[in-house]
Amino acid sequence: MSGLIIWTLDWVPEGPRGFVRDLRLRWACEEAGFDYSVSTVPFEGRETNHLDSQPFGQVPMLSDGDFQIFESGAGLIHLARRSEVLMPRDPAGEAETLQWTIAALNSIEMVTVPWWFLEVTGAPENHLVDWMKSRLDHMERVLGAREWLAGGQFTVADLLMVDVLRVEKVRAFGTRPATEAYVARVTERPAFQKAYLDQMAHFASCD
Ligand SMILES: N[C@@H](CCC(=O)N[C@@H](CS)C(=O)NCC(=O)O)C(=O)O
Repeated sequence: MSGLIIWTLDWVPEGPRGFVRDLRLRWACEEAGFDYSVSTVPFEGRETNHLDSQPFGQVPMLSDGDFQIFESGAGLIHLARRSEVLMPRDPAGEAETLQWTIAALNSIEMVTVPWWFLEVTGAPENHLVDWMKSRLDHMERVLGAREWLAGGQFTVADLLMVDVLRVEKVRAFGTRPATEAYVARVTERPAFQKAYLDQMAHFASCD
């Protein structure tokens, strides 16, 4: 696969480093052994300077030859369709992978992000606590019974789920040993480590 470009910001403050979502695409490319390069859009003026590529003024985007897509989940599915390292080829394994990929985004991240936002902005009361607890408890039950979410192998669904669950505040919310072990096991993967260090080095080089 050639011509893959992962787009991110040219700089971010220290807080989000290691968590900017281009890491998801870097990680998937590393897992699959795809060649890719990284390009940037300016942090200053990001709200409007690349709306033609990302209609919400965010990153990442993924260029593949002559087209480009936004949304990290869409980028991951795009990459997964090209490598069985990221998604099994059999219809059941593929369906399961897509199901858990959407679940990571639409059942877990859709709760963790607003919960986290209320936490870090110091809202006097976080009304999302019960919702968050329930979702994390269900994930704990699932992860207590299986090694991988889909297809009996590591897939982009695990990549995405772990990228959502590895946020420190989320992990500090209650004691869930199966979830802890899962996050530790997946973030130990060399492809994650490389993607993480590359992102940290990228932003450090822009200081
Ligand atoms: N749903 C989007 C979310 C993208 C997103 O939140 N991007 C963050 C970086 S991780 C961003 O660009 N933040 C800058 C901003 O919103 O101004 C995706 O998964 O691609």
